[in-house]
Amino acid sequence: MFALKHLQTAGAAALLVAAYCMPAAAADLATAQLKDRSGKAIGDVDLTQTPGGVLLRVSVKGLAPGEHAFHIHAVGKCEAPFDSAGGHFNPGSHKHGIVAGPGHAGDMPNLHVPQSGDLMVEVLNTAITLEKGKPNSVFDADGSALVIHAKADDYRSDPAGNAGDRIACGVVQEK
Ligand SMILES: [Cu+2]
Repeated sequence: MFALKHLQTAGAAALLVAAYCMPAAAADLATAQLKDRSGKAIGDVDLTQTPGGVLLRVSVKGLAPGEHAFHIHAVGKCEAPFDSAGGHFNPGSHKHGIVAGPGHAGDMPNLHVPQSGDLMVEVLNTAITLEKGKPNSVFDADGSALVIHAKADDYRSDPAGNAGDRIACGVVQEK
């Protein structure tokens, strides 16, 4: 009796380990092509699922030098002037701003574009996932979009960091 019980427990533990170690069924990789308001491609973002979050590899060309807010928005639709992308991706129903509190899952650090206008940078977003079915998945019913703004995110003003116009947008797509 004792031995049987022990075996059952071991079996359950092994199952748990197997489930934990299994790679995500799909959507380990995603990509978004960024376009400006005229429809011109200005860069790409490659997204990779990691154990600690989603790594975003950002590559942009020809942006105005300076600081630009960079967010994940709630709707995967980029029609200029990009209001179509909705507000920030915010499955946790938090207020905006990484210095104000937990912030939106879609809140990320500003992009600092040098004089050349070209930038390559990587950002780890620990609040989102590419795994479908999870509450913080960017692949929810209406998808998600990456948006670059004209101005910097002040990291505290609700709901959007006082970041100004949306100058580029890209729908997040499975790769
Ligand atoms: Cu935004």
